[in-house]
Amino acid sequence: LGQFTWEDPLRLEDQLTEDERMIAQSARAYAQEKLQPRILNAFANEETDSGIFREMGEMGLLGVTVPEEYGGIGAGYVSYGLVAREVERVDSGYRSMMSVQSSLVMYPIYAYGSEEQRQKYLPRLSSGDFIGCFGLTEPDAGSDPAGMKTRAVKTASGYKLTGSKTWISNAPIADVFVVWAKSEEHGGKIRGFILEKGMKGLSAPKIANKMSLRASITGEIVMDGVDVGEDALLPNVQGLKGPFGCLNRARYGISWGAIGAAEFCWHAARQYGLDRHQFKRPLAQTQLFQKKLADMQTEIALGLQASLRVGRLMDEANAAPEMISIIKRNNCGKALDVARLSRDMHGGNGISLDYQVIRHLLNLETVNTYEGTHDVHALILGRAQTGLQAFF
Ligand code: TGC
Ligand code: FAD
Repeated sequence: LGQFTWEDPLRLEDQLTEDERMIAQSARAYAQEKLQPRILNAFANEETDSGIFREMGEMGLLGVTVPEEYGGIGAGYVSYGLVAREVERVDSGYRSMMSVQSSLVMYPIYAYGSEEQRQKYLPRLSSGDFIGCFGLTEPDAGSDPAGMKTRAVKTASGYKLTGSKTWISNAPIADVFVVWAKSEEHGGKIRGFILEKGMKGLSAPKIANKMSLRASITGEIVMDGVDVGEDALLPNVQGLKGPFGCLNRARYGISWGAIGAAEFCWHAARQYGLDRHQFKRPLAQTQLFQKKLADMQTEIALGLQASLRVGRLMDEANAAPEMISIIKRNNCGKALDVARLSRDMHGGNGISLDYQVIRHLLNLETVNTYEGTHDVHALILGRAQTGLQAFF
């Protein structure tokens, strides 16, 4: 008979390679030793520590899948997912900082950039000397990015960009901005541009008073006729498949990350139930409490298996975007359910930041919304199985 370990019921560990286990262990050590002690203050005070990018860079956690010649560690997508899980076990905001840098900034520069752009940006993004952000969403174009208004107009020396982006992770502290705009020169097709902090007409004001992801700064990107050279254009992609190619990677990472947050909430609920007594016995010795723990354990174990499966297919270059929609949607939704249950199982203490589950719950509201809302991924999956477009 096989062994049953409550924390790893379907033995995910056994399915990892030695290298993957080592990467996960070092990410976990960093996250627990360096990030966990800072998160309570960072969240309470809505403070983002930009030094975290350099620390993550030193640990090799930025651009995990980018080849070593550009500063990455050339590992696979399962490793990237395991890193996201460990970082988000502490806080979704820290994972957001990491995954925007890796999947939404380094990936497009690597996949769609010129050799000069790769050399110029990737090593410094990988070390965390540069902080990156990704501008797709606009005030009037969220779920429907094809409706974007940002325009790039050809000039004698390059392009002039005008428009605004909103809800952009890392933007107020970013050095490098990967921005998507409709280019008149290319028949109105969406093209990617790399902008740099300090360019005339470029600003990135902070969005204050978020009640979610408070340790991860979010801002707007305002482009008031920003002149860039030809060398700012990402030459090797056009159309929405450019930003979506990046989102595929980030959404996949989020599927692991959300489960990391859920695991924290599950473990916390179990421990709380063992420690707290009501009616002369531990809460964990009641049937309702155990049913909730069983639901958490089941959804988390299934979610991890699904992400692992898609990660293996990504490493074989055999994953379809719809598979990623399944795991992004379901894992985020289930993680939110787990966080809400855990908050409830902590009783009144559950609303205190000191017990941490309310922080995860608040964060997961964003994680369920960004990178395609829960419902938008349902529509992607509905379209894929009926052939019928239900977005409009
Ligand atoms: P649609 O007609 O479906 O497609 C347009 C073109 O794009 C291609 N495509 C994809 N390519 C690669 N991967 C995918 N997943 C792709 N999905 C679509 C498609 O083949 C087509 O190519 P072509 O060559 O024929 O032109 O586009 P649509 O306008 O109908 O889109 C519908 C919809 C809803 C699926 C899409 O717009 C969508 O996914 N909306 C959600 C928007 C979203 O996810 N925004 C995320 C912003 S970034 C962010 O939130 C970062 S937060 C990160 C953090 O802080 O951690
Ligand atoms: P809307 O698209 O207006 O959706 C509102 C509601 O309507 C949702 O429930 C949605 O599911 C529903 N809905 C929309 N269309 C349909 C439909 N056709 N049928 C049925 N229901 C529909 N974006 C970036 O580009 N870069 C970033 O770094 C980034 N970081 C973010 C960080 C944070 C903290 C947050 C909150 C957002 C971030 N975003 C970022 C933006 C994020 O991707 C969008 O918020 C998300 O895609 C949803 O868009 P929206 O907010 O405009 O909502």
